This record gives sequence, C-alpha cells and structure tokens, in this order.
Amino acid sequence: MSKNEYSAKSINVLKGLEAVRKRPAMYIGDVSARGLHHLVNEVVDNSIDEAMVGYADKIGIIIHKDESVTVEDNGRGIPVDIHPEEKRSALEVVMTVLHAGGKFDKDSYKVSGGLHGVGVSVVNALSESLKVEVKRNGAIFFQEYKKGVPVKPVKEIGKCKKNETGTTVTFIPDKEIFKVTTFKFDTVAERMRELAYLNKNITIKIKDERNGGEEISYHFKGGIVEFVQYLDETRQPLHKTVYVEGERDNTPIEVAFQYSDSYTENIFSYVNNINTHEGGTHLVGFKTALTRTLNNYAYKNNLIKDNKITLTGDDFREGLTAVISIKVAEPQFEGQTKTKLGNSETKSAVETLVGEKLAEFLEENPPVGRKILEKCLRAAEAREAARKARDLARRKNALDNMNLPGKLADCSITDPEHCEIYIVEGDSAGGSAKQGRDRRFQAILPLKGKILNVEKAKINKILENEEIKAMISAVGAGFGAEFDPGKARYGKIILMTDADVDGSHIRTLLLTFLYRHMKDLITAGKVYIAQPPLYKIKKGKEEFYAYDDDERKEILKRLKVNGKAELETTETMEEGAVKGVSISRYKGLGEMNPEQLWTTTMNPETRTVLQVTLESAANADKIFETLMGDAVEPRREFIEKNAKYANLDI
Ligand code: 0RA
Repeated sequence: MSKNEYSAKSINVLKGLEAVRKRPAMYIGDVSARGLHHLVNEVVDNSIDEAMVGYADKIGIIIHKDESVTVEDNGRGIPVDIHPEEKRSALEVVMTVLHAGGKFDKDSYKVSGGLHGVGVSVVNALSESLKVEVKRNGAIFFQEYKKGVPVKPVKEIGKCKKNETGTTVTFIPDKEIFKVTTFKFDTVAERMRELAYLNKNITIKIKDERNGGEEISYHFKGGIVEFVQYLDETRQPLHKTVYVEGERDNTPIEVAFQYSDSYTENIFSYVNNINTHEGGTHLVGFKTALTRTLNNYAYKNNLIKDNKITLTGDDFREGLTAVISIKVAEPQFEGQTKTKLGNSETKSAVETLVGEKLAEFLEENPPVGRKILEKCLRAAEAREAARKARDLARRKNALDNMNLPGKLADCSITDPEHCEIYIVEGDSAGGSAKQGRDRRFQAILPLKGKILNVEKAKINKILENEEIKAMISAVGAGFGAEFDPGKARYGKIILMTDADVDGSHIRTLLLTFLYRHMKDLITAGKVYIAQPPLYKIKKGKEEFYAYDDDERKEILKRLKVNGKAELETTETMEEGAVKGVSISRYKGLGEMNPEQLWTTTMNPETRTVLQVTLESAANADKIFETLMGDAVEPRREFIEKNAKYANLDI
C-alpha cells in the first residue's frame, strides 16, 4: 500500500468519527441518560461476544468518581498485530473504524443493525478520552484516544503471563455530546443482571467508586432457568422449571419456562442477548411448538374429558413465564423498534427443537404434564365464561343508540331537554301518533302488544325481547346497573296506552320495566303517562273531549243535554245524535285520527300528562313485586283492596 492510500484511509476514519459526533443519536439512539448508558452496554457487549464464543468468563465494570467507566474482560484481547492492509495495529482499527470489530472474527454472533453492535469505535468517538489496555502474547499493550482520535500509536507498556489475556477499556463520555453525564448504578446493574442470566457461564461484577463503593456480582449457574424463577418470584409456580437446550441449523437455542398460579403471559425472547420486544420468528416457533405438543399430549393421555372444549394457543400460555434465548449469526431485525426477528429459518429451528424436547419431558414427567394441562383447561373454561360475558356486553352494545330501532320515528331536535318520546301501544295508534306529532321534538316508538313481564323473566330473556330492546336503544342510556340517565336522549318518556283494561295492563308492564331497569328516569321525574280522552262530544261544528266521566257530565250540562241522550251513546262507538249533540267513546287510541290525537293528547299546549313519581321506593318495589311477581295470592289481595282505584295510575 502506498503512502497516499494510507493517508486516504486515515481521512476516511476521521470522516467516520466526525459523522458519529455530528449525529450521535443515529448510532446510540439519543444523547440523554439512555444514550449515556448505552455506551457502557456497547463496550460490555464486546466482552459478552468474547464470552459467547467461550473465551471470556469474567467481566468487571467500575464506575469511577469522575464518571469515567472501566469495562474489563478476560477474553483473548483485541488483536494488536499490524494489520496488513491498514498498516497499523489491529487494535487501532477496531477502536477507530466503524463496524470494524466484527470483521476480525466471523465465528462470533455479532449483531448487525439494531441498537447494539455499532461497535466500540462509536463509544470512542463520543468519548472525551478513551484508554484501552490489551493483555495478549505475554505483553500489555496500550493506546489512548481523544474524541476517537489516537493520541499515539499502540505501545507495549509491560509484560504479563503468556496465558493472561484480556481487554480493559476506560472511557469518559464527552460532555460536549451528552446532556447527562452521571451514570446510574441501578441502570447499569439491571442490564448486567440480565446478561448474567442469559450467559450462565459468566460472572459480571459492578463496582461504584463514587459513593461508599457499592459492589455487586452476578453469576447464575442456572442461567435462564434462574431467570424464569426470578421473574416468577412473586408467583406460585405449579411445577419445576422446564429447560430445553440444543442447536438446530447452527442456531443455539435455549428455552426455560414454567406455569404459575397467575393468569398473565410473560414471555421474554432474546436474540444474541438482545430483548426482542416485538418477538419474531423464534417466538412464533416457540408458541407453535408449545400449543401443538401440549395438545398432542393432552389427547394422547385423555386429559381433555370435556370434548366440547377446544384449547387455544392463549389457553396454553395463561400463567406461563418463559425465556427464549437464541444465537443467530446474521440476525435480521425488523419492526418499529428493530426488535423483531425476521429470519424465517429460525421458526422451524425453534419449533422442532422445543417440540421434540418438550414431548420427551412430558413423557418423563407425567405429574408435571397433568398439572400443566389442568391449568390450561381451567384457562379454556375461564375464556369460555369470559366470551359469554363479552357477548352479553356486545348485546348491550346492540342496545345503544347507534342501532336505533327501525320502528322509531325520531325527532329532529337532538337536545334531550327539548325532546320527548311517546311509547305507544299498538301499530295503528303509533301510525296516528307519527302523523299527528310535531316531528321537531316528538319521537314515536310504537310497541306491539304486551311487552314481557320483566318481573318474571331472567335478564337474558329480557334482553331477547324485541320491544324491550327497542326501548333501551331508543332511550340510549343503557339499562340496569349501567343505566346512565345523563345519556337519555329524551327529557320526557311518555307512555301512551289505550284507556281500557289491556291498555292499563300494558302501562303497568312498561312501568315495571322502567322501575326495574331505568329507575333513575322515574326518580328524575322524566316518566309520564299520556291522558287520551275517553269521550268526544260534538255539537254542530264544535268538538269537546272528556277525559273522564265527571268531565263528560260537565260538558253535557254545559251543552244542556239530558241524561237520556248520554246513556244511549256511551256504550258504543256509533255516534248518537240527540238534539244535535253526539257523544262518542274512544275505545282505543287507534280510533282517533292524527289530528285528533295531536289536539287531545300530544299538543303540549292543550294536553294533560301525568307525571309518574316514586313516593317511596320500598313501597313501589313491593307493589311491582305484588302486581307482577309470581305469587298469586298477594296480587289478588292487592287488587281487591285497590279495586276502586283501578283506573288510577301509580
Ligand atoms: C476482534 C478479534 C478477536 C477478539 C476481539 C476483537 C475482542 C474484542 C473485544 C472488545 C472487548 N473485549 C474484547 N475481546 C476481544 C479475536 C482475536 C483472536 O482470534 O485471538
């Protein structure tokens, strides 16, 4: 290589470091506390890489008083010989060239892309000062950098034992770059604990020299088995932790899991020690294997007695805590946060290994298999119960005002304060009411025949009743415990039934429903009973309406009609004309034309409506139960006692 080529390379290095310093967030995410701690993780990752290929088993971290950090390992040490192409120490290349680290060692599991694996050169570029010491070939080598630029060439500074190897990096984050430059012991410790769980052969020590010299050491012989137990510390495990280990398609795979008494699913998946928050192919492989193997086991051993129950994947994961840790040579990270493994071959690698090993485990540990299946079956049962509850809730949704009943003729004004709804007995009266109303503020809901007696029906039957469903959705405020009077679409609910025995029964049924399921409407004084006239009295072109017998007599007296004429006309619909006066009795609302219905019963200027009030809730409760409940005797007593008030409303 010529001298020119050499200086060209140096210029490229400077350009690289400059790029990192110009846009640090591109490389480490951000320059806040998160990015700061990322520097430690980045350096440690290099040591972990060395541990993963079996050359290092000790990592030490020291947070110094001046907020510099030392990361030390007992790996092979970064090579220091002169790089043939670069014509300088390989150590200098690793420390100054972006992504140079991986090029030296193809066998290790490096992380390409994603948050990690940007290389120690990035840490170097973002450090005010970085010093590296390498023990290798019986000597100690040293180099220092300022903002990534070597201060001097690599220098041998001493001797050590030939078998003594390792790398020590000490760096001070650049205060020009970072907004935060104080390290948090707990933040560092948390990641180190995770790494120690994921790499059972290593010991990680952290020392904080700043205050009191806090020190902690992590070493977990059980690896991810201990990790799972740690995660389930507050839960009651149902069995000993299951551990699966092996290699498929050059992919080392480790899985540990257990079921506890909880109902949550806690699966943590890792690729090359990186938590794949978004999951990916390895997670899919695991889930598939779990579902299939447990299902097969259950059928083979006749553990599913109720053949109506089918277990879903979710049932097999309720109360499951699992850690999946795999190593992939060339991981493809996808997803929003680049934490989803995309390598397609990984799915079947994990699936086949876990499937085989789990089946074996279950054969060898029948009591554990039984316990797991019991738990999954309970989950399936609970899911079925939950589904029913959801269906009910969904049915309730069908009752909201998004699905207004087809036969509702709504009003055009939407302000409930100025709106009223007439609940009308029968389609023909409903038709007249629809034509006669003021459609701006009056809505009409015709009901067919007798509505269900809610006092005698179970809630599911009540909700199946078309007339009741129509009322609930028209009012639009829910029902029962969830009734919210504030959502009522109308300020007045007016019950309009015929002035006969059937009409009175229907009115009672409606009031029973409103009392039991929309009580707040009654207590708020929003429920009314329409007062259609009983008689129409006509003299010439003049028309009079009588709402009860007393009124009729009074009108007739005014019109100077004698008693005989009355008697002849009151019993039939046919108009009796006596001395030019005709009296007709309305048997049903349907006999009134729209215009008549408007003037007599619906026009707020001229109508009379009875407000339904609750003098005593307890008493009302008793009355409804007596009138509408199962017991016959108390009802008869009530009717006998109240017969003289038969026409009175509650
Ligand atoms: C490149 C090649 C080899 C090791 C390393 C880098 C290495 C890097 C770091 C960073 C922190 N600790 C490290 N330990 C090792 C392999 C060299 C060989 O083949 O001996």
